[in-house]
Amino acid sequence: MSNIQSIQAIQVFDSRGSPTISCEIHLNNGSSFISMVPSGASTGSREALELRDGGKDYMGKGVMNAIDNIHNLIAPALIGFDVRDQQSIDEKMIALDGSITKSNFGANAILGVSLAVLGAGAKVSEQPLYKYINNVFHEINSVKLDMQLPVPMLNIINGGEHADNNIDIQEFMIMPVGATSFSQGMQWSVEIYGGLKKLLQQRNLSTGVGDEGGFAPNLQSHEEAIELIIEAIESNNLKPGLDVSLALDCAATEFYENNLYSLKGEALKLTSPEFSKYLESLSSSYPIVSIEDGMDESDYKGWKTLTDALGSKCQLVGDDLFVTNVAELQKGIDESLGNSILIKFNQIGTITETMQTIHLANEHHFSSVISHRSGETEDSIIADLCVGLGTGQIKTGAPCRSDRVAKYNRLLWIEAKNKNLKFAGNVFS
Ligand code: 2PG
Ligand code: MG
Repeated sequence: MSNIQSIQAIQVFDSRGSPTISCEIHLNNGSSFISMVPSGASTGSREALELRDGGKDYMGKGVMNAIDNIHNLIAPALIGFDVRDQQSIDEKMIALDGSITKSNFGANAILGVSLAVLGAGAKVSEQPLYKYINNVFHEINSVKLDMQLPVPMLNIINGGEHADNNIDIQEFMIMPVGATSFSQGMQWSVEIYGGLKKLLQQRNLSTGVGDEGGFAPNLQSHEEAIELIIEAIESNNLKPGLDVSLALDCAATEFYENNLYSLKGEALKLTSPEFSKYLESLSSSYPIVSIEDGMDESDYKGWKTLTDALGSKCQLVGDDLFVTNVAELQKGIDESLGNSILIKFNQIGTITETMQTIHLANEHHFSSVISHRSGETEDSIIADLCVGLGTGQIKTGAPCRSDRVAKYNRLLWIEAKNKNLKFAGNVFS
């Protein structure tokens, strides 16, 4: 009694006030599950297609066509499927859509269903979501993963496409790698965030926040952003690099113009080798353990230069580069580009493909960082995904704004209910 009886989708709103899809799966045993679909701003060009209505309403961002696709094209094909058969359901949707980028139904339509199927499957199986996710991965990839609580990556200064300030690098994150538990890591992070707010106030800098809940002041340089964070760490009697490390998401695709990395805030235009040197210098001056999208999504030569220079000492995460896509990741593995992948399920559109990509990363010793999107909802499923797949790292914004904090709060509950679950801690040691 766990077959799909009907699927209902409606238009709701994400954390930026843009329309997005929420989808409810009803089973013939009377149970149901509701999903919500996130949305990016600094998107990679090889991401699966997010179907928007265009036109005047909702600034062209309505999702009613994608919702019609769920009701008219996807639902009729899935009625009667056992909801626990995640892979068959995802593959059926992929086949019916028939395009490489899921452009016929829209990846947002397909993902809404795929996520609701996952949640409904967990309900039927009477398992917490993260445990069920662990089992689904086993079924899909024939590998049993060790579950663990992740070390969080909290984006406490926002720039780039996520804020209206003059900072080009999109995300300045703290990682409480020296904490002994997830909750201790969160306590430190919340205190550092509070300390940073005080420092900004003292300097008459804005304490308004960007899309991911981090502060978004105008600053002189990237170094100033990093030094403010280091001061905030130290003001809490914590040691930068030992207790709390730093991570960046450059989102470099966004400022790559005419083959140059154009840092407007610092009036610099750098070639790939020069930008690689710039990042090398930042990482040798400060305790930076992870750099995401340090190069543009198609600057493979730049990625190679950066990986050769920094790959042995720093996690180099491909986001726009890999777009959670098995084929793109395989290319990166073959060419030795980066050593880590950012995982966002809406870049690819189904849970099955997301899990296949993580499996490929695991096999080639690439780390996987589970990530939110800048346009989020109150849905916290990525917290369960991260624990269930034991990836060890989650990036889901500042400890501020409920769209971000919902994920951390879910992880606190998982920790509280599972005293024996390991905390990933220093994943770089
Ligand atoms: C990123 C993400 C999330 P967006 O670049 O890693 O932080 O941003 O969702 O806008 O792509
Ligand atoms: Mg990114």
